[in-house]
Amino acid sequence: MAHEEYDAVVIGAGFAGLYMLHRLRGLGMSAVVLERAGGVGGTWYWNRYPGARCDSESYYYCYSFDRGLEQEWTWTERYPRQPEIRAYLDHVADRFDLRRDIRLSTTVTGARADADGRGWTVTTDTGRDVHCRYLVTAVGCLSAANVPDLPGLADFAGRWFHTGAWPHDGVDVTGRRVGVVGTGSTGIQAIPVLAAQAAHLTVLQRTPNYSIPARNGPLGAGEADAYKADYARIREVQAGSTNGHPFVVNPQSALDVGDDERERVYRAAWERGGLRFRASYADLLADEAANATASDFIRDRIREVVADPATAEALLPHDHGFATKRPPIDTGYFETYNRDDVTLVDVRADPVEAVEPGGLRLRSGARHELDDLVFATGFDALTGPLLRLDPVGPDGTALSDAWRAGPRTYLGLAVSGFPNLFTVTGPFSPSVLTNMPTSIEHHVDWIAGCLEHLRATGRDRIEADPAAEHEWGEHNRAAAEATLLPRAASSWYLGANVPGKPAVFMPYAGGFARYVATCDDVARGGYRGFRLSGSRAAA
Ligand code: N01
Repeated sequence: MAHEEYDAVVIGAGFAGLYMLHRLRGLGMSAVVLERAGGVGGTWYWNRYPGARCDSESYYYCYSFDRGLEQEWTWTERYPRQPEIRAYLDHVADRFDLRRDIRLSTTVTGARADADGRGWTVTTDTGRDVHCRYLVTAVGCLSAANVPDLPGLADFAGRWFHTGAWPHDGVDVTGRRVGVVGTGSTGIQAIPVLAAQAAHLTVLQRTPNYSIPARNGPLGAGEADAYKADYARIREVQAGSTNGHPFVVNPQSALDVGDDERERVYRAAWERGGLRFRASYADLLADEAANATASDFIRDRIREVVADPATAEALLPHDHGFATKRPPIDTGYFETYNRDDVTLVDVRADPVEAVEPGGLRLRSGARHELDDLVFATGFDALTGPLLRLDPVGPDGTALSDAWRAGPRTYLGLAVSGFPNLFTVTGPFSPSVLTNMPTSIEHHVDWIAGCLEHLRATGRDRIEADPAAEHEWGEHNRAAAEATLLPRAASSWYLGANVPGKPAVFMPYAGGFARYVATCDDVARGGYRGFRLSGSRAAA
């Protein structure tokens, strides 16, 4: 059967896929988006767990590419809830008339490059396969759920859920004994909400976490208008930043100020709430002693909030410094442990041995009776979504073979041996260390610029050069090692949460603005580090 033919196929209809389609249309290219879900939204389609909301503030966790869109959409809370972000992305899909080129409920089952590397055949579970010149993965960094392989799970008599595949009708836990595994950003958002409804909540904690109060609240009309009026400046600050957030990091060292002054700065950041706490001092992620000042401050706050000293002690993170793992922000997380109907269990000291029909059995023999089990156990991050697609290059090499020892990419945008494939926010790009829409827009714009260049110069094949890719990998390693980030041994940035995953620090830690400058430079240099060729090339 003849395949439908497109200039480009995009996999995924979240923030990245929607904007990629819009840009491809703008280039006059034919394109289709293939999406596994029954709606647009990507991560915000799937993550419907109780308490799900964004940790970036609403006024900048959104697209910046269209001034009209910026002005007409009004966020209602400081941190948007999952349904509000989904509504926003639905609005974007309608406003830019994107839906007619998005195929929902379509799972990609394979992607194979043509023998000459000038195209891709993409197969789907609907049987409607497509062929394209360029393949763009917009599959997100955190879309492959990580469910622990616990013996006995299949025999559990209650219900179990992963937060990243939460039932669309919601889950009523009223009167039920609920266990939550995991205390990352997701668990920390979900635990207070589940505790308020369940008869009893048992939190199974492997690694205690730092968390900063979110200080969420409604966004008044005046505030929303003030942000709208200030977008030109806000976007400029984001573009020049390390993390794509619109805050300027205090350039001082935490060690160059007196104890009282430092305490005052941390107190103010704690009261203001949110991820901006990280911007308190320039060296929090560069110097262990500086980092310890923030870590100590947060541990003191946990001790203050949690009434029972033994529970407080068990909640104190000691194995990593603040923000060396992605720091959560919360609404009443530590306060939740003051409830009589919440129990904290340290599964580092006493791991889960098995799931039994009535609950969990720990190594010590202790049992926890449960009706529902919630896995807030995170994702096979960054590489997982791409390896799940497992594209096959022109010489028959699968990505899973090429990446056996860990990922390698050029700029996080392309992989040698896989021509005409672009990976939005792929491994070794700033991605999860940044405000995601900011990184996504940058990647999509860069890819669009590259496709325009290929067309203008009569090229139809582009492939990362292995030497440039190797150099970029080394630069990534050095950039990560210049920070404290790789020292957090249990970090998903390193793949440590997935048994058997190669320990490679995956996001680019050199900073967003520096990364953008590198990508601009590569493009200006005629796409240095890429091999460009074309059946129609002029020269
Ligand atoms: O996942 P995580 P997440 N037995 O991997 C534990 C983004 N996000 O879904 O640390 C027992 O951080 C694991 O323990 P350990 C954000 O970037 C964004 O919470 O590996 N425990 C950890 O406590 C975030 O960082 C928003 O020792 C097990 C937890 O499960 C990322 O998503 C909101 C276990 C997993 O934490 C991932 O967050 C929420 C096992 N076998 C999330 N396996 C926004 O606001 C894992 N754990 C945008």
